[in-house]
Formats: sequence, structure tokens, C-alpha cells
Amino acid sequence: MQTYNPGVLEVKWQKYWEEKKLFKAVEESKKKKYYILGMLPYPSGRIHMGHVRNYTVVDVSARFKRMNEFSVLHPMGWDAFGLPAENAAIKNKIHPAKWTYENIDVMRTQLKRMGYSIDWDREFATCDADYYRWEQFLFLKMFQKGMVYRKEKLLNWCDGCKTVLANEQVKEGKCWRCSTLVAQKPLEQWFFKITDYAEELLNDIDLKLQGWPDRVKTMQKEWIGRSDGALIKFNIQNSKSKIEIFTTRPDTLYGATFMSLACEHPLLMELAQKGGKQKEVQAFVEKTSHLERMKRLTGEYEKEGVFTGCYCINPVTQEKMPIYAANFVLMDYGTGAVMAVPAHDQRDFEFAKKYKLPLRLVIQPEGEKLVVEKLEAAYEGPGKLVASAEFDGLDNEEAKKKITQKLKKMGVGDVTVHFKLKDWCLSRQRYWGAPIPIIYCADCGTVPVPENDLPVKLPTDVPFTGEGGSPLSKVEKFVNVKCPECGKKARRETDTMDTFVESSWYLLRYVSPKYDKGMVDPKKIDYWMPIDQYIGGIEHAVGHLIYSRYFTKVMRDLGMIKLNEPVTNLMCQGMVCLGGSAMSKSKGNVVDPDTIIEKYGADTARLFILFAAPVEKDLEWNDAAVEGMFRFLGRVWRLVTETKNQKAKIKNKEEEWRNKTIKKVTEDLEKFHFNTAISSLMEYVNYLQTMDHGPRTMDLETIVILLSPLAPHMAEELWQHLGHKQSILQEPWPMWDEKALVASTMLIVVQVNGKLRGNMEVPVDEKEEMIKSQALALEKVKPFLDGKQIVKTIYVPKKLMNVVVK
Ligand code: ANZ
Ligand code: ZN
Repeated sequence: MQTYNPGVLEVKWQKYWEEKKLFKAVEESKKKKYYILGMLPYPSGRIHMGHVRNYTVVDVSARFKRMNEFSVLHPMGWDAFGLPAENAAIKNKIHPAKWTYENIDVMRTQLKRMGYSIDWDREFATCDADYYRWEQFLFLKMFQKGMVYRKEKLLNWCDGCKTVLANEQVKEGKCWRCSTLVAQKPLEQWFFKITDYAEELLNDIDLKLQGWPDRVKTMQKEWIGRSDGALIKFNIQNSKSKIEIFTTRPDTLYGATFMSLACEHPLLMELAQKGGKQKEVQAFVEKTSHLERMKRLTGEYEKEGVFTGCYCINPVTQEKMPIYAANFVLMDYGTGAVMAVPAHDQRDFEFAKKYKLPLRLVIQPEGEKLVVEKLEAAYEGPGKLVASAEFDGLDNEEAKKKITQKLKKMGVGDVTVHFKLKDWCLSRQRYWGAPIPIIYCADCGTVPVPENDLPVKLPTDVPFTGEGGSPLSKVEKFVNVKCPECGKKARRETDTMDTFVESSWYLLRYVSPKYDKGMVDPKKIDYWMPIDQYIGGIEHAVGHLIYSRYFTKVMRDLGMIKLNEPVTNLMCQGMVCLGGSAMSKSKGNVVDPDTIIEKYGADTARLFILFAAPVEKDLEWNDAAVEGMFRFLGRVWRLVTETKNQKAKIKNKEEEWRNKTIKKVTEDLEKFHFNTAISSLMEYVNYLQTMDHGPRTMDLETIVILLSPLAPHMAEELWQHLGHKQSILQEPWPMWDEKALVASTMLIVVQVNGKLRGNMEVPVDEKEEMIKSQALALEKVKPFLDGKQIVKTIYVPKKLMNVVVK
């Protein structure tokens, strides 16, 4: 047998698997199904180590489940629309479609070199017209039901990408893609009404996502952000207008001493004019508009404002409250107006100190007496009401209800629920995306493209200059159409959809990727969905992982599927780092998977990436450890190929090792504890290598089977070497025998005159007499007994036999 040569044997087995179609997913009614998925890659050019980690974890589990008699669905596709393709077009004069499909070819080849057990017949790219036509179809259905609408709103604008962004795409005030500071601009755009689902999305986190990591659930809860509170109307002095505020603390109403408005509040300029402060307010608004949205939300900046010159009236105290514009009030939350309670809200406290506004304590904590002059910060905790007329002495939670009831009776307030979640802005002013299937007609207004005309295909002959709006708007053949209703000249919508729209339902499309009567084949959905295990990056916690839950619910409500949640179990793998920071092209600290494959083979790459750290932790790249994995595989190779065929003699110690290893590896693979599974395989190999009489064939078979999900190419080759005709994939996963795990032998140490001279393995129920005679017969003990007289023997049960001689 030749030495371990991964280069040759890996290609051989990849070809074999592909020809025999061993990874084809089939619905078998007799089997349990297992749908496992890694988040789909963006075809940026080459596979990176983050992909390798993600898809190796998925693959090992897929192989493991297959051998455990599950019907496994393990698909792959491409998140193929998006800006990099278009930017490459502008820079290198290559068409985005060509760029994208060429990258896909490269990356597909790379994935295949890793030996992943993917059902490639289900592959699609989201830029295929066959795919996005169903997205356009869904858009039309949602349009009919009012689930998608067009409106002018204050939106995130990225000047780097020349497009609007959803809130989920703004990270710390910057564009998620290009890190340009995001500006707020009023723009007319398309929105998915995801807020209609806010409550269900929130409630189902606790009800249905037991298999999700807590940190993702917490992030989603915070992002959806439910607040229970009240809406209260304040009269304005000398004016018919009213200011409505949203508060979660109606219990503090008697402590409200001024009013803060957002810079974009519709009444602000009117009030400023009336109050004679137009110039000051105007200047302040301009200054504030440069403050990033995120900074405003997190409050890490100096609170500032300006007086409008006008007052409103506190509805319960009838006191005058000066009206300010304030930089920490956001227009898109609540009503864009806040009743300020400086004694009990920290932002209001800082603001009041700065502008010398009055503070009034209305909540006293249990067993303490705060004094307003001595307050160093707002008291935001619970307590009893004071200085609040008939509500004095009430517990503040109780007072929230009582005060709101009073306001309701007065006709100036009511309870309300607010969510932080905003409707999802889905339109993008870019070319490389799915066209929005809408036509604008001067007479008929906004007209949906008739279903029979789908797909609205992206035109291919498009100028990419990088200047002046969407390239699509310059393609006259695309833009100029007849109105489907009146037949007169009309204009096509030239915005395209956010690429997160494609990734919101691709996971459903895999069950019937070629289905042409709808988005998904409901029968196949019934069999395969929900996804049993989804694996991907934590960075998608509040974007993709909320959007795909939302789309599932929308498709359910449109009658397309019977499913509430798309994903039963979620796991987020850690990053792959080099020199302490995540591998990234821009930092220049990347290791290309291909160089590892060329040097050591895919099996080594797979084992290293699984062994280096628990899946959910970050992993530090280590060349020496890669080398170590390669040597381990070499040892397995020699152990199996150099051992002469041994008949299966059942020996207790060996059976104990074999069964113990099967149990440990099985349970670890079940729990995604790949690193410890590999450790116990290493220990087992050590044991087999140091046995004096050499391992039995069944020991070798066990090690090869257990290794097969992890290092599948080598396992196939060794399996064949051991005389098997069928692929190891068709081999059932071994079971362990609990009985074999119970120690059946014990180790007895033999001493002569108290000195250790030998040891021996005996059955646990062996009699003392037998142990004694065996001990005296041990080769290593005999020399110390020669010519001596045995005085007595002392037996310490299950441990030791001491022979006393003279
Ligand atoms: C009075 C008050 C008194 C408040 C008090 C808090 C403490 P969450 O819980 O995050 O929903 N608020 C309302 N609309 C706002 C906006 N557009 N921009 C900035 N702040 C706004 O926050 C609700 C609280 O945030 C509301 O309750 C309001 O301040 C403020 F002792 O009203 B509160
Ligand atoms: Zn950008």
C-alpha cells in the first residue's frame, strides 16, 4: 500500500460520489427527514476560511445524519445580486452577470474540492430569472394585500453606495457594506409592512425558537423593541394645535416640566415662528441633521436643544411647560415628541441642568428620601408617587394605569404599544437586483405588472458609468412601456429590490428549486420544512434572521404554505482569525483554502477547522496545528494499511475501548462538539497503535467509520482497503453496547515485599486464590521469588497482591 496521498484519492472519491449521485435528497416516507443548511454565500470571487468553517460543520452533520438513516437535504446556492458585481462593472468594464456567474464557477469548484456532500441538482443563483420571477410574484401578491407600499419617509442614505439602506443595514451609523457615514434624507421608497408582524415575530421568539441561541433571541427582542405606554395630548398656549407624546412612564406626568421635539417635528418651525425664535431653531436643526441616527439612539453625545419661544400646558397640573427642540428626540419613534421629566429620565436630567430648567421629584424609592437639590442623576427606578395629587402614595406601576385612565376620561390620552421595529425599506437605486414589477401611468397611477408578464427581466445592455442614479433609468427600452390598464405610454419602476429580499426565502425554494407553479411546492414544504439545523454568522441576527421569519409568515398568510417559523435549530459559528483579528482581504491576513488543500488535502483542512475551537467560539489559525492534523491522518493511514488482517477475537479491554469511543464520538457529533469527538478518536488511535498484539479488523473498521463524516475521502479509501465494495456512506452508523462499557476486568498490582514488581488484568469476579497463583506465575515477578520462601500473601481487593518472602 502506498503512502497517504490526499491529492489523488480526494479527487477520485469526489468523482465517485458525484457519478453515483450519493448526496441526492429524496423524500422517503419511511425515514425521518433532516434539512440542514449553511447560510448561502455571496459570490465575491473565492471561498474564504469563514465559508470553510461554516460549510464543514454543516457537511459533517449532514454525513452523520445520513449514516444515521435520515433523509438528508443539504443544498447550496448563491446570494448573487448586490453591489460588488455592479462596482466591478463600473471599474473593470465587465458585465455584473458575467462577473457573478464566473465567480460562482470558481467558488463551486472550490466547494467541491472540500468534499461537501451537497445535492448540487438543487443549486440556483438568486440572480437567475427563474428564481427572482417568484420574488416579483410575491411582491405583487403583497401589493394586492397592502403588505407593501410606497411612501416618502426620512431614510438612511449611503452616498458611497448611492442608495438607500434599511435600518438593519446601518451598523453604528455607517453603511454595512462600505462604512460611509449614513445620512438621513426624505425619500419616496417602497416598504414591506413588517411592523404588522412585530407582535407575532416577538411573541414567537419565546414560543417557538427554543432551538435558537439566547444571544440571537435577545438581539431580536431588542430590535423589535416592544414598549407599553401611553399617548398623551398637550395643549399649546395660544394655539389650536396640540402636541401628542408617547411615554412609557405616564406615572411621572406630574413631574413633566418641559417638552422636547424632534428637529423634524411638523410643528417645530410653526412654533419657532410664533415664538420669534425662527433663526435659532433653524440653525439648530441644520446642525443636528448631521448627527448620526445611531449616535442619537445610543445617546453617546452631548444633549443639546433650543427654546422655541412657545409653551404647552401639562394636562393634569395646568402648568406652563417650555417647548424645546432637542437633538436626542427622534422623529421616527413614537410621535417625535417627549414630555420631559428631568428628575426621572437621565437624558432630560442632563438637558435640564444645561438649560437651567426646573426638576420635580414625583417618585420616591422604597425606604429612601431623595431631595431634588441633591440629585446627581435622574432616579429611573420604581417607587411610590409623591407630589402627584390624588395619586400620592400609589405604587408607580399601579399609577401608570390609574393616571392613564384619568387621561382617557379627560379625552387627552390612552394606552398604546410601540415597537422599535420599522417597516423594511426594500427599494434600491441600483441595477444588479430584481426589478420591482410596477408601472407608473399618468392616468392609472401605480399599476402592478400583470402576473403573466413576469419575470420583469433585467435588461443586459446597460451603461455602467457610476454616475447619476440607477443605470436602469437610462435604458429607454426598459423604462418606456404601455400601461397594462389603459394602454397609454407609461414608465416602468427602475428601482430594484434589496438583496435581503432574495435571501429571505431561498431556504424555502430549495425544497422544490425547479417548481414552476409558484414560489414553492407545498407538498415538498410539508415534507422538508422547517429547517432542522441552520448554521451561519451572528451578523445576520437582526437582518436576515428576522426577514426570513417574516417572509415565512407572509407566505403562510397568503395561503402558500402551512408553516409559522422557517428554522427549528440555529447555530452561529465563530470567526476565523489570524493574528487575533478576523481574516479579511482588506487586512491582508487571509489563508486561501486552496493552498491548504494543495499542501495537505481537504480532509486535513476539515479536521483542523473543526478541532481548533468549539464551533461557536472564534478560531485562531495556526499553521503548526494544521501540520499536526495532517500527521494524525498519516498515523491513521499507517495503522489501517500496515496492520495484517486479524480475526475478531473478543477481548474485554478492546471492546470497552471500541464501545467507549463509539459512544463519545456519536454523542459529540450529535451536539456539534467536533473538537472533543476528534480528541477521542486520537486517543483511540493511540491505544490501537500501542497494543502489543495489534488491532483487530473490527477495531480498524470502527475507527474508519467514526472518522468518515470528518475526513470522508480518507475514510472511503481505507474502507475500500479493508475489503468493502460499497461506499462507506451506505454503512449504518455503529451502535455501542452499554454492557461493554462496564469494566469487565480489573488491574491488579503485584508487589514483592512491598515493592512494585508487575501488574495483571483479571476478570472483576476472579477469586483470591486464582489471583494469587497468577501473580506468582508472572514473568516479571518470578525472579524476585526465586530461592525465597513465601511467608504469606496480602490481598487488597481489586487493587493489589503483596507477596511477603524471606
Ligand atoms: C416620559 C418619561 C419619564 C420617559 C421618565 C422616560 C422616563 P422606550 O422604553 O425605549 O420605548 N421617547 C419617546 N419618544 C421618543 C423619541 N421619539 N425620541 C427619543 N425619546 C423618546 O422609551 C420610551 C421613552 O423614551 C418615553 O418615555 C420617552 O420618555 C422617550 F421618567 O416619557 B419617556
Ligand atoms: Zn454604502
